[in-house]
Amino acid sequence: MQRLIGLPAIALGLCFGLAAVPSSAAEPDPDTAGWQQAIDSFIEEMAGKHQFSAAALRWVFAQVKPRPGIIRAMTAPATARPWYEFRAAHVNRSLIEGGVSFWRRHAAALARARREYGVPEEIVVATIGIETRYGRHTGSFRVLDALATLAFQHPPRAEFFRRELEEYLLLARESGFDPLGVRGSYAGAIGIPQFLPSSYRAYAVDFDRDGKRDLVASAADAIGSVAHYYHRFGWKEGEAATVPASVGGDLDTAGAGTIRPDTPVGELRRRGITPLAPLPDDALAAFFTVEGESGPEYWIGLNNFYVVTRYNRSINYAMAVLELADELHAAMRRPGPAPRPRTPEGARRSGETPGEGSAAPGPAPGPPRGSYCRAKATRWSSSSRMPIRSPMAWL
Ligand SMILES: [Ca+2]
Repeated sequence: MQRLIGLPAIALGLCFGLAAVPSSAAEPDPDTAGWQQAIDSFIEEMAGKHQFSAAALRWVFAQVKPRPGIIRAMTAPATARPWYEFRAAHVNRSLIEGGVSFWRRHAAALARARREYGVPEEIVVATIGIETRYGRHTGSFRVLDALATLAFQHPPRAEFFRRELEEYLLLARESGFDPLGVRGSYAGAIGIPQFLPSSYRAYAVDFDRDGKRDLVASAADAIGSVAHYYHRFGWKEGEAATVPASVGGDLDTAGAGTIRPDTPVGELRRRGITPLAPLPDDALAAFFTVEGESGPEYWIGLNNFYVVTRYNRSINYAMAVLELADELHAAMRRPGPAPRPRTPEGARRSGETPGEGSAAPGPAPGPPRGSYCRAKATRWSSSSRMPIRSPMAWL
């Protein structure tokens, strides 16, 4: 499995919560001298390493502005809210209705993505819903401004975003688009699924087969790319993602927030953590808590939970994707009018079709889906093209 290099706190999108981010007003003066020096050094490196024209890059970067509002947004991410607040913002009637509509509009692409990558429709739809409200809010920051600001004015994440800036220039060159013409989130995430440039280059697929990997305008490409991403990070079809847990009275759960499933369930049981659904002792799991309205909720995260955190490392984020997916799955199978969210307790946590080996087995109203998981890494090509918005001769 190909992993993103040096992937830290953000895997992909951070568009949600964007509305709260000021984009221009009352920004303090940036460190102008340091900014220019960093850009000059970066340009020199890009010219030597990738044979970019230094003169062309100087022209491009002369138009780039540091945006302190972006740094403020990075230091107070929307995912830092308590779970019950985050859940209310992302698992609600509006998102469910929008998801049902998106699912119906793109049913064929979603079904094909499930067949080819083994990732169920509801997981793909929920991810796109939480990232951009089904493509409606893809971000208003110029991607080049965002990436340059974080690369050159935000030391805690400078190394990561300097690499993303490099990836972005390569993506623009490969795809033939104007690097000054693309807008995205304050973290430089692009398009309907909010892929960072490195993810775009590594995981985007041309799912509508028009010769371009276009995550900005093609819902089909976005759908295929999200499914491909989860597939490449190890989504296991038919497996549960999370299971609720109970804990012994004297167990200290303070700070429990691991996401990597590297502890056998048997070991968790010995510590006093009991999964509230059948799980074999040798299954690998993580234990974490989230902040519910009436106190902590205890959860066991399995492989597919970890896979969702490869999109965004926040526990809240992954929980919201899985719960919204459950709601969408239920709503699509319910006749009648507008869907409503079920209670948290009633939500099915697996992110999969009932009866497919879920850790909480029960009656299986849905049809069996079979095994669709196949590697399709050759479906995309780095030579494919995004639409050329503003052809430039700077390459
Ligand atoms: Ca395409």
